[in-house]
Amino acid sequence: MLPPLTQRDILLVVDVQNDFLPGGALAVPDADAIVPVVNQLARRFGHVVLTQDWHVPGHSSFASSHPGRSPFETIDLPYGPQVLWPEHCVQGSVGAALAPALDIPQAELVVRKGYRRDIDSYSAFCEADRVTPTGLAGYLRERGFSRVHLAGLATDFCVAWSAVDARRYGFEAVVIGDACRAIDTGGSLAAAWTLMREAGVGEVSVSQLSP
Ligand code: VGL
Ligand code: ZN
Repeated sequence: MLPPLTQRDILLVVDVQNDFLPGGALAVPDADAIVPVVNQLARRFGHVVLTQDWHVPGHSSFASSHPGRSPFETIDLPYGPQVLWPEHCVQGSVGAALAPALDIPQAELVVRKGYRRDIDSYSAFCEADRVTPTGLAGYLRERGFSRVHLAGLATDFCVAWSAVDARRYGFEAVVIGDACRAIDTGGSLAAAWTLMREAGVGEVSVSQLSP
């Protein structure tokens, strides 16, 4: 059991968007199973923030922006290695919309990320160049939150990078494992957990969260 949830705790719901759900452009296996879990979880937190992957057409993370490249290959971009993806979460598209079954009207903020053509942003805190902040750390700090619980998609990309960055910006970070699902390409899930453990990210299951 974790210490009880307080007014210093926030739930960060990562990228529960149509394109990551079954039938979407970058469907995460079994992703629809977490939606009711996340809805229930959100009722237990005093504060909830959502993220939304939000790319321009022709984004540099799309394989289609790199002639001859295919989705799930890794290439080197100026800021480092980048996995290439099918086109997904294009601004204003149905695929980029939050899942209709996501029922968290009480969410206080939606953080959009990945909106610069040449820089991806898995993390809700900092873009993939590792220097451009999204503003989320300042927002959470100014509001007095100190512990971030994470749920959503995908465990090995946007959830993991957000959790590691939460630690980097001085927050406690706890991934609610069974409220997330992974893409798991090229060993990415195991690698993400190694990085998260090294960064001091905790893991709990929904049932371990105190009421
Ligand atoms: C994500 C790959 C590309 C995620 C976003 O939400 O984990 N993964 N864009
Ligand atoms: Zn993306």
